[in-house]
Amino acid sequence: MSSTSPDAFEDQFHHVALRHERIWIFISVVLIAVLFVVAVWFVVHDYGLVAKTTQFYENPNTPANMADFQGTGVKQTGPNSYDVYEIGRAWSWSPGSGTPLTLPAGSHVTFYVTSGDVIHGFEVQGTSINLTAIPGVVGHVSYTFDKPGVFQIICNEYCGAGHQAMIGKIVITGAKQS
Ligand SMILES: [Cu+2]
Repeated sequence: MSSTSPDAFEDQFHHVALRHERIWIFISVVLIAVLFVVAVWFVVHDYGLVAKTTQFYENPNTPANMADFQGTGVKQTGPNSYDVYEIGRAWSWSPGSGTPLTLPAGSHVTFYVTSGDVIHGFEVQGTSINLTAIPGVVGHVSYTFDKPGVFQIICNEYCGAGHQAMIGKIVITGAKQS
């Protein structure tokens, strides 16, 4: 019995095993990379967890001082559409805290969100509205309020001693505007 035969077999086995291992390492690295990119894509573009920005400002105080963010912050842009300029400050939302933001059912609303001080999280419970309020950045998100109801605004980004009280209300009335 020759002693080279088992060695040759072993060499061949190792060669094939190595090739398979390389292929499977490659496949798993590609899978991880694809899943990572998809996850980041969803977080940024679909889920709205990161501010969808219209603009970054060099001075972090600029958006908070813009005319749009003063006063009621609500602008009607069409029969059933509104722009809402939402500003978070420690520890309230304007509009929404104190006096609720009141709109008719069927309203298509684009929220422009910024912060007047530190980072806050603008979340409207029971909706997909959820973005970060950042000083110097205006984020935006659109949502259609189909049915009447009361929606709670919360701050979902810890922002100091009054964070848990940083709440507001959106009231959607039954009367459809025409
Ligand atoms: Cu806050």
